[in-house]
Amino acid sequence: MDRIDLRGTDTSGGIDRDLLPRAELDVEAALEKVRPICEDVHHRGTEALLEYARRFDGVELERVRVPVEALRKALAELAPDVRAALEESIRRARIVHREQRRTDTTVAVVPGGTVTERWVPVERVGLYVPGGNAVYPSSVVMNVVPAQEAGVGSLAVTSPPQAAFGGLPHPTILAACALLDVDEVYAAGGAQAIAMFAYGTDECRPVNLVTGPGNIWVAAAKRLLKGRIGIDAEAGPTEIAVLADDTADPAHVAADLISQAEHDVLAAAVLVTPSAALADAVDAELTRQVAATKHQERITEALAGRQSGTVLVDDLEQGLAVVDAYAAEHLEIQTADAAEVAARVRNAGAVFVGPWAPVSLGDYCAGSNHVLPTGGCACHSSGLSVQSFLRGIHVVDYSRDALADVTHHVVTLAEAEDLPAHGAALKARFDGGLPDTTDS
Ligand code: HSO
Ligand code: ZN
Repeated sequence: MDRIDLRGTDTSGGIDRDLLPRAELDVEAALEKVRPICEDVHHRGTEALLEYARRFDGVELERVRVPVEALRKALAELAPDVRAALEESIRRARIVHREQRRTDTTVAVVPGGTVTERWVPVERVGLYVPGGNAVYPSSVVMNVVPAQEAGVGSLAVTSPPQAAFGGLPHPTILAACALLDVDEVYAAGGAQAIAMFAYGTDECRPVNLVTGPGNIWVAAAKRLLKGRIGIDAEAGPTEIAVLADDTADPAHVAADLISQAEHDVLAAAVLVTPSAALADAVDAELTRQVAATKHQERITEALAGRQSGTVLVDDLEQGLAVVDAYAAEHLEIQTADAAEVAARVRNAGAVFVGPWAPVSLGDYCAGSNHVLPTGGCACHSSGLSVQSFLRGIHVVDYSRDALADVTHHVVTLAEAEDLPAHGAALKARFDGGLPDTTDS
């Protein structure tokens, strides 16, 4: 991997993000390509989806909705060990996400004046499960479980049609849907799938919110249609950063970097360490392990890409500043006192503490969610959770006296904003004149 040597550099004023490795993803450029596709789906609905399935996925479909019998069949034919693993993944995810449910809170602001925050699930959501290099039944779990725990009433899943499976999404994806009692599934991928969710078709009612990772076309369609629909994030290629000192096992660090590089040639693997000896040892391990792994071509490309690299730092202090500036989707802390170092991290989608919590655990079976902010968005956004599927509605309830008490302040602020009708709306309620409202 490339090396960036920050040792001896004064970074006390902050780390320049441009110094750090990162993929450049031109979603803007992709917008121009997806716009006509989305418009076409808007106007021609299912006809357009069938045409894109033919053109982009090489399949001839009669309908986009996956028949319920195909879901049942996929579950019946699912290998028992895969079923058991998926069930355990679902069970652990439920344990964590159930605890994220919110309870309504009512605050008495003044006597007779309350504001309640009422948490209401989004009515209908569309969950995108990517195709691409791999099959992602685990992403079905990570999308569906928080939506269900949030109480979302209507939930649809879409995933690209696969020529190898008669135009249906991969059977393990269908089986995962069936395991989770999701019976509304579509064989659509890319921008056209997001447009289907946003505009609706004769087969699919429009949704309010779309979540889930996807490729650049999916990200561009989300950007284009945001507003008409809510979105979770514009997911980019996956990222792992490892902050490690010389107590880390280079074989484990390398294995974890490789694990995420396996997703995509654009995936990012970044090692941040004050130990040049560890960096050398990890490089040697990478060479050894990559040669022995199945997807070595794309892994090699991902590790050699400008989005990946090793950053040498003076000490863990500077290392923390680097990982905070980078704001990785996944951050592993493999140092002495890892829990203490992890507690100081400010920016990351998810943090994995110590030698026994590799990112792959979080990808499948930690109970945490694996749909996480990429591209540095972890400095302002969170991964998918129950909260992603809820809206907090403020319910304002004031008595006559409580309103009367504050009317002069509202009128004053309305006048200050040159919006006198705002003030008049309150005064109209006290036609007989304002009660005495001298307060502090
Ligand atoms: N690491 C990916 C999720 C995933 N890994 C699914 C394996 N399957 C993004 O968090
Ligand atoms: Zn992964």
